[in-house]
Amino acid sequence: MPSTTSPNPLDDPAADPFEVAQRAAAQLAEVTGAERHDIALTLGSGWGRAAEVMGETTATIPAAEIEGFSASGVAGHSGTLRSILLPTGKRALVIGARTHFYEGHGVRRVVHSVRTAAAAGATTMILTNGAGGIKSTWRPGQPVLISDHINLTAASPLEGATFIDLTDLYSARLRELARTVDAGLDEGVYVQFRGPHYETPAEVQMAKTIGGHIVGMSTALEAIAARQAGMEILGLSLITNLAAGISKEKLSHAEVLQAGKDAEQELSELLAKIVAKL
Ligand code: 8IG
Repeated sequence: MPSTTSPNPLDDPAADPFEVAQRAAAQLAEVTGAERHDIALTLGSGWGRAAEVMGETTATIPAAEIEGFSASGVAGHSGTLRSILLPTGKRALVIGARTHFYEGHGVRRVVHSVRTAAAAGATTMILTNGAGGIKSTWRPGQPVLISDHINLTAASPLEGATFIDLTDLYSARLRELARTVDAGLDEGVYVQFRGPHYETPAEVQMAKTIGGHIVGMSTALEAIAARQAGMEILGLSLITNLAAGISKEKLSHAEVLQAGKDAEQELSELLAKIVAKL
């Protein structure tokens, strides 16, 4: 079994990332005892407790034990994969091990969890994150739906002449379903920056001018890979802070984590109720 120190097969340019994902999914089935998973969720800052509330965890696996995954490098990110039996009888795969683009390991590693989830059978991909808010009506601790994205990373998980349609990338059907749980959920366009620095106020103004409402460092690349895999996508951001220059406050990672903790109970219940309707 690969350990954290063994080379990651995704770092070999000659490797086929879909084959690596197939092998990872087979490993996952073996160690979880669950032949397939129906729904996958990536839980970002503030969303972690959802795994506790949503159903019965039948297996928790350090992500680094599965091929192609690497140990998490960010404080507040847990680095595990969990198999959860939902009250509906469906199986959820909870990915608590996000690789960010800013870590510099390449896009293949960033989207490996999504491809593994698809290879494990998941047809719904729920992507959550903690992010900065641009809409002046939003407050830290507020969850919002992602309606679309603008990818400012200048990268793509697609390789070669792979022309994939991204219309309705963030499923209107799933956004409607989320609103049957909480009718007050607002939505916005997610702008993925490379990070890991937060934006300058001028960059936030640019994001706003080009149609953005949420700024973050994840999700867009993952959503593209999920669409390529044929999954239906629901995106949710926890607004942990107002984006730089939108409020007078400076941004700190500690405050971002605190806002996440404060909102966590409410968010987990929201997510559990959405998942129960899938
Ligand atoms: I949490 O203000 C969180 N993640 N790019 N900007 C960007 N990412 C973020 C922010 C933010 N807050």
